[in-house]
Amino acid sequence: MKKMLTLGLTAVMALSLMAGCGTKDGASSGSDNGGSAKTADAGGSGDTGGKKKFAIIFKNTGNPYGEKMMEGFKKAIEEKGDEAILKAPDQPTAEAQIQMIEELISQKIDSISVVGNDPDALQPALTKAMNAGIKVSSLDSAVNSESRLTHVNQADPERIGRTLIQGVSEMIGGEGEIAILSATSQATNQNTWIEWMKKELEDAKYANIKLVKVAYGDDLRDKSVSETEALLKSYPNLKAIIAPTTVGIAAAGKVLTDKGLKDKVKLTGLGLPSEMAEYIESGICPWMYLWNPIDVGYLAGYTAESLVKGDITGAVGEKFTAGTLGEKEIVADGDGTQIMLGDPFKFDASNIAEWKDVY
Ligand code: RAM
Repeated sequence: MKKMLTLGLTAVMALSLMAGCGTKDGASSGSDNGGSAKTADAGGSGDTGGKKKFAIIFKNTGNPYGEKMMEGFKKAIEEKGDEAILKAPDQPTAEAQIQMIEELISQKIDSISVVGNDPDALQPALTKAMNAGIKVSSLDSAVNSESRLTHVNQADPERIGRTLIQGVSEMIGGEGEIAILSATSQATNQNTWIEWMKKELEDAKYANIKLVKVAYGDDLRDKSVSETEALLKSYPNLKAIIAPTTVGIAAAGKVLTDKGLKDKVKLTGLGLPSEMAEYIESGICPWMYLWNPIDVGYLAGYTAESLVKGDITGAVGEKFTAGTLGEKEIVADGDGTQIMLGDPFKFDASNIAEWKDVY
C-alpha cells in the first residue's frame, strides 16, 4: 500500500509544473531527532567503536526545516555505520557557529557540514578545521568557496528567484507594491535568491510592480511576525509578500490570517507544506515552492561520507553514489563547486493535502 502511495505520488510529481522534488523515501524515514535541534551527541569523548564522526551545524534552533534537514543527514551517516553530531546555535549568527566549529576541531571529528550564517565570516574557523584534516562542506546556505571543499545546493538559485517573481506577478495581476520578508541579512541562500528576484524584476513586463522593502525576520518566529506587521503598517497598499524562508512565510501566513487580509495581500515564497497547508487551503498563499529538506540533509551526509573516504575531493566532474538518491556529480559553482539536489516543487491547493504530513 505504502509502495503504491509512493508510486502514485511520484507520478503526481512527474506531472507537476516543477517536477523533480525530493523523494518520498527520504521523507518517510522515521528518524527521531525531532524536538530540539540542539547538540544531539557532541560529547566527542568515549568509545565510538571506530565510527567516524560527522557534524552538521544548522543556522539556529527552533526551525522545523532545519530539524528535517538534520534528520536526513543523520539517516545518511547512520546508513554508513557512522556517528552524526547535530548542532545549531540558539541565535542565527556567525559568531555562534564559529564557537561550535572551534569545539568540533578540538574534538577531532572527521567532517563538518555547515549551513552558513555568513558567507565569509566562518572562513578562518573552517580553514583551521580543514588544516586539521577535517573535511568541510556546506549545504543550504553556502560559505565562500575558500571555506569549503564543495557545497550541497537544494535547487538552482536563478530558477528559485525568477519563479517567485513570476508567481507573485500572476497573483497580483502584474501591478502593485510587493515586499520581501527574508531570514537574516547575511544568509547566503536568501540573499542569492533575492538578487535573482531583483534581476527578474528588471524586465519591462514588471514595470507596474514595485518592490518597496526587504525586511529581515532572522528566521525567528516572533521577529518574523513583527516584521510582517511593520510591513503592513508602513505600506498600507501592499499587494503581496514574498518570504523565501520557511519561518518567515509561516509567520506571515499567520499575521495575514489573523488580520483577515486574505483578499487584500497575497503571500508566496518557500514554505514547509506541514506549516503552510492551512494558508494554502484558505487561499492566503495560493501557491509556494520548496524541495525536500530531508533529501538536502541526506545528500549532504553522503557528500561528507564520500569526502572523508577519499572517493571525492570536491572537484568538478567527480561522481559518487548518494544512497537512495543515486549517482550525483560535482559541478562548477562560480569559483567553487557544488552538488545540486534538483528542482523546486510547486505546492498549491491541488497537492498540498498529499504533502502536509510528509515534511
Ligand atoms: C529557512 C531557512 C533555510 C532555507 C529555507 C527555505 O528554513 O532559512 O535556510 O533554505 O527557509
